Amino acid sequence: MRALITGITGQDGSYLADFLLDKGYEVYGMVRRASTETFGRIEHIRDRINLVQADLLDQLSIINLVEDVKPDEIYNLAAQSFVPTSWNQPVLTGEFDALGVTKILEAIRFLNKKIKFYQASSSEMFGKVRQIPQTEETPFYPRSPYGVAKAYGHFITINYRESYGIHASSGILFNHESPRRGLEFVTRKITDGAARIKLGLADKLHLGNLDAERDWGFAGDYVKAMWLMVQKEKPDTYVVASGQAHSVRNFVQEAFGHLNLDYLEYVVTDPKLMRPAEVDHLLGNASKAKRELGWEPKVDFKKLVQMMVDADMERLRAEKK
Ligand code: NAP
Ligand code: G4F
Repeated sequence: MRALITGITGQDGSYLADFLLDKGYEVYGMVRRASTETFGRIEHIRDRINLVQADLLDQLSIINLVEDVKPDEIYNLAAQSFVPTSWNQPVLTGEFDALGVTKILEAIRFLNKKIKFYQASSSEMFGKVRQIPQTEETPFYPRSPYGVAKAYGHFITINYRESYGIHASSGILFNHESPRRGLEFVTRKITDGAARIKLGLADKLHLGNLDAERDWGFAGDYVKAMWLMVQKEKPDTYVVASGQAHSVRNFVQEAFGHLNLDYLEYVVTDPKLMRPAEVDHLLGNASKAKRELGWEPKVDFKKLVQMMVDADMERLRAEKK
């Protein structure tokens, strides 16, 4: 089997590549041209994967890519994925996260409708939640240009499934984290910040809204759900979540506590880090994924926080040396 992953240099792309290589797949990754390489997360598998240049902004590059690679499965993980940036660059976010999806679906429709497709949809689409917990049936109320763009990507995936019979699935994934998470996302900012403070490399950590609640899981568990969706006979939509919500404050307490630090001495709230519109509470119900895909997460909240803190401590200790 041959899989093409867009966004292979990102957190999820790197875990999915690891997972598919273990399953014996031939893995191709789409990368965009940059003046310096951003391949840190896939360095360990660099000689086992094939990297091909294309960009979500360029339709012909996507068509050429799909024609050259001839994949059995495409996982569309590439996106402008940072919510605050979507207010500063709403048009770009729409180009990548909304129209970018159509460009890949068009390439499939044009070249080979048998290619199976996975779209990385997001719990951000639930935004100002209409129901608790959120399921596949919960209406969307996105609160950021990112969430709006992802809602388009979700519905165009369903539309190509229904209009052209393409095996196109959409995974509505709740927040998932890991030691490979980008440093600007709150979990990694906290674990990196706590480790820096512990090692005497920083004395304060500036954060925004500590009351927001998220349903956090481990990225390594969540990429398995993507693959399971693509293996199903019929394409569908699935919520993937841990089923537990924690506040940012809980995450901070757990991370600092793991290092025997009292977060109250170090964390400063900064109004500049508040968002124009916040998603206050996310909690997913992944019963359908558990029932129909047999998916079960292995890493719980406490284990996740500890794994991330330990990895940041190890990295920073090595850098300090
Ligand atoms: P990430 O770490 O930010 O990775 C994003 C990837 O997209 C990177 O490989 C990036 O490449 C690539 N990319 C961005 N713009 C591109 C373009 N124009 N052309 C080609 N590649 C482009 O994100 P992630 O956390 O792995 O998330 C993966 C996907 O799942 C995203 O679509 C995200 O929106 C979605 N999602 C994530 C979560 C979560 O909690 N992590 C939850 C729900 C949905 P560069 O290395 O070149 O920047
Ligand atoms: O870690 P975050 O930036 O993630 P957010 O906005 O929930 O988005 C992530 O999850 C989505 C799934 O729901 C993905 F689709 C998306 O691509 C991304 O992976 O922020 C989480 C919460 C927010 O409520 C934010 O206001 O943490 C709060 N927060 C508090 N202080 C902060 C900070 N967020 C960041 N990034 N930085 C802070 O200093």
